[in-house]
Amino acid sequence: MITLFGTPHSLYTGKARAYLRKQGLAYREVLPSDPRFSSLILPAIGRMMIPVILLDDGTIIQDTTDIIDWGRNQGLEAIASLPATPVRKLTALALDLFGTQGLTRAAMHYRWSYRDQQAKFLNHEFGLTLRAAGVQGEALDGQLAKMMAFFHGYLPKLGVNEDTIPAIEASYLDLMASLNAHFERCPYALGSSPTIADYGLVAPLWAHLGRDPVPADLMKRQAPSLFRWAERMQASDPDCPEFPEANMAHAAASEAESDTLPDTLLPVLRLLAQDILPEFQMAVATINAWIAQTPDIEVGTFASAASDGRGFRGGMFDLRGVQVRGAVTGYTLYMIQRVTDAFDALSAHDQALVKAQFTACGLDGLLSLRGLRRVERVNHREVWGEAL
Ligand SMILES: N[C@@H](CCC(=O)N[C@@H](CS)C(=O)NCC(=O)O)C(=O)O
Repeated sequence: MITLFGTPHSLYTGKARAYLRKQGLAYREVLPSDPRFSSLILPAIGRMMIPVILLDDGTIIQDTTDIIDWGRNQGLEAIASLPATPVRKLTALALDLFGTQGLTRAAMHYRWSYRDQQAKFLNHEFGLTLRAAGVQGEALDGQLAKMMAFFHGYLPKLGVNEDTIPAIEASYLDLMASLNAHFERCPYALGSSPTIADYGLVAPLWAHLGRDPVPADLMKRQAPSLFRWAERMQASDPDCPEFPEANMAHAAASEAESDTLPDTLLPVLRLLAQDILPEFQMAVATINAWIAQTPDIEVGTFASAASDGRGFRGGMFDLRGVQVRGAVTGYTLYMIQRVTDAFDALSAHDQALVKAQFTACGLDGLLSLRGLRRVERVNHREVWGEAL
């Protein structure tokens, strides 16, 4: 039995939960008010962070990417989360990166900029853990206000303001439309079965964008097939009644054989390359400039300019002609590294195949992003590895 510490409205909990469900792994979700969170989890991970899983033997795994790696490495997967063939594998890793690191701005914007229109729902969700811990009355109001102010406070760090909101929304509306066209034709991101591409994308597209009243309403009205996919990702069965079984079997066979992507995914990749890749390029340039100016960075210390491990001073990038501030963390480089490590491990022949596909979508710039130092995860934190 796996215990999942998380909350229904948490972006990253949604990624871990979808994975555990699709793999048919027995788990029980509990709120962080569960006494084991403060007695066992917090001392081990050293900061307030969800989701975390606890195994019966006492093993603690924090971070959705580590949770999925654990399931795969333990041979627990009913449905392979990482495709074996080069183009599909690299695309899955890239979509995991784009989902978990690239769409958080839109997710946070639609939650917090529309806070007043969905206040009752957000107060309810953010109050779940506090109420379960027995906090009541004025204490509840005070702690709730503090917690919500903390997350609302991410908006300026993510460059969400009056000047940038039109570009952020235009980009998201286009992405919704292209994802909708894709999910009209395919049940999952890469075709017939869920992969890390789906787990990464569902993080922002469920807890915030698929579930908070304002963006969920927008998604249902404008992109019903995208909503169906987000809902499908909550099911432990394939949940594909609209896709005839015979066609699905055919699709699965041809995917395994041909290492191709569904045609409908290409416009999605082009949009991500156009609107989000520049932010990753800015993040790597920011981190590299910091590394170049910082002598004697010790292996094993927090991959962060701030001593609390929270990241680097954000930089600006261009989104549809508007300058937007992007937050920069070591974790982003860690997720980019997963793409470039997988690329570097391919044969020259396979690299050429991936490069051709990524170039066709404007995504080839992702393959050449390299930090001057590696970022590793040790003891539940992102720390500096060796210099390259
Ligand atoms: N990289 C982590 C991120 C987890 C994360 O950021 N969780 C959020 C809630 S969805 C959190 O606990 N944030 C606390 C904070 O930012 O201080 C993962 O993939 O699990």
